[in-house]
Amino acid sequence: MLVGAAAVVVTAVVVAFVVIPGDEEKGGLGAVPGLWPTPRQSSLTGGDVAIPASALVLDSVGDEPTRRVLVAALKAGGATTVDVAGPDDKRAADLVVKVVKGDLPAENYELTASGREVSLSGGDAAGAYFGAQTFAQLVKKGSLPAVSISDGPGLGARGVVEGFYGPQWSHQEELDTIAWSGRAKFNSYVYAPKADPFHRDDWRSPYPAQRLGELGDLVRESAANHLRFTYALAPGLSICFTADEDWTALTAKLRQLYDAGVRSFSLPMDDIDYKAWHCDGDEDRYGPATPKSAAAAQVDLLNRVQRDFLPSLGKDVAPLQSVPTEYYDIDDSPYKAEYRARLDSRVIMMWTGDGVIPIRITTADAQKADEVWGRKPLVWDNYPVDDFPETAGRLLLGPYGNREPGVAGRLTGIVANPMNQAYASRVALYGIADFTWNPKAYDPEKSLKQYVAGVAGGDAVLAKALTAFIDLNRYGPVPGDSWQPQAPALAGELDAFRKAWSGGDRRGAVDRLRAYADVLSSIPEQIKGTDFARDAKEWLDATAVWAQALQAALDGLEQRVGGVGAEEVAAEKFAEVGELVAEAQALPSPPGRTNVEGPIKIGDGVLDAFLAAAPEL
Ligand code: 14T
Repeated sequence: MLVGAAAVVVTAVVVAFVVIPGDEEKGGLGAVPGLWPTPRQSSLTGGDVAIPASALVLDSVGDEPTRRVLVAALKAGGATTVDVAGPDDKRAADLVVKVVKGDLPAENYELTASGREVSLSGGDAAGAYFGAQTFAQLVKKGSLPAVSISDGPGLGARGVVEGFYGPQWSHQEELDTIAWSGRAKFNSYVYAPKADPFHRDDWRSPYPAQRLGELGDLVRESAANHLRFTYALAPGLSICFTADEDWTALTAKLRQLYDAGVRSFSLPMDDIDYKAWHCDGDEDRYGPATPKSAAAAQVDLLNRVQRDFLPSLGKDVAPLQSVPTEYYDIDDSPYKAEYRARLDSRVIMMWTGDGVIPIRITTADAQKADEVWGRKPLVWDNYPVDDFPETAGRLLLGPYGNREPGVAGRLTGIVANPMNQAYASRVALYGIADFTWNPKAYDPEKSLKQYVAGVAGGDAVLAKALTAFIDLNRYGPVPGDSWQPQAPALAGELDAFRKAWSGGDRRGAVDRLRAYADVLSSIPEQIKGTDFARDAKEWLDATAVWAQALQAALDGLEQRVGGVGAEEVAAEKFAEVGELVAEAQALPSPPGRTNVEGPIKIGDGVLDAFLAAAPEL
């Protein structure tokens, strides 16, 4: 007996050691490749599970979105009929997918597929839904691999905050992003577009019927994809905190959204002047306008909404969210002390990291933010947003990064503020989905490669072109700096060229760089006809001109390969390079499509520098 007990203890220790989160494999034939976001643990268990003409889903969770994803996946895999029945249904089928409630944490799931059975166990309805998304990724024509997967998110809240300045996304872009978010295993969508007048400038006015109907669509689309839709109302530009009329206007507006289906609200106080009141009553009540007295008024409002108003709407309303006016740092202050001392503990506070556009977010920063706000912040991550001056003429396509995995334990979650260009934002959002789901396993370059592979779908030429285009647009502007190097792959090609050229292998240098120039010139033709191409049109056009300039430079350099080339031909070519560069640098960003406009930037600091120096080589 004693021996048996010791064996149990040993087994428990071994199991605890093997099953550390982030460990991708547990035996089997290795981790399941290609899944996004990367599961905590996955293994191929050998062989395939066939998808027959008719399959059966036995559902004891009863979640409509999960059933929809499973049925669609089975049909995509070749099933012509998919019946859905309750858990006790006894009919025979060539493939049964069982959906059950498992003893797992919220949002976690376990998925096994072997023989003629798929078992999907969710800690809750969301967990089952995420498992269904994983199942959909596994299905190929006619089969899926036998697998065993145990998975769940690293961060609590994950998603998008539509929170940028400048032209608002179209309703279709909003709907598409929400549907895409479901596949990303996001769970949050925060609606806070600065350009919606009813959100901020004209916050008191109720929505006209048509837009209210569209917001209702966003709520329903969010529910269908297991996202919480949070509606943000920003009264800070003009509110009189002590006026009954403003309380009435604010609550009437929130009630209008509640009636349209919204069950989660935010009252952001960002980008306002908190050293000025908007009425005498506020000065009488709170004293002269200072950050501390502003905090007192804001906290009173947030507490009253959280404690008195939201409960009056219904039981199913989520905790209130807010963005403080000091959202951009971690230094303690009288403003933050007032919040910390008096804000209702349920209210979720947002924070952008140390800096509006931080170069990095560390575990220590997140811990400090937790301390100064007295609660775990929800990060409003200002990447890949392109609404601030330094982004003029740029598309931000660099992979998400510079966030330490340790932030996971210190945050309520991360929601990312995207670009004015909804579809091009997916390059970064793909990595954000990967990081927020499994921060320890996140590798920016690996995740980017996986994004490209997914988009290219086996087309190697397209994958090369897309990789090269992303490389030309990796500059990540922060005021006065970039948080990642611009065009690292092109820079590597150019370094190799210079080395070979000066080392005497001029022929090899020219031939190899010409191959890369050909890839660059193939970009516009390869990336066309997609929503991404529409967002990136002016950048693709500019790439064509830059590629032509590089090819002209190589024509010029080619004259010098043997050492006795025609210098007049070279001179002509270099003159052409100058004209093409001037043309490329004058191409404007699309008017009216972005918050800040300016000449298109492509591979700047790298390609322009090489072309300027080429005649002297
Ligand atoms: F709410 C905040 F967390 C936040 O980031 N607010 C805005 C946001 O709407 C905007 O998209 C983002 C990036 O530009 O930064 C904030 O806006 C600013 C920040 C500034 F420091 C606008 C002007 C500034 F000077």
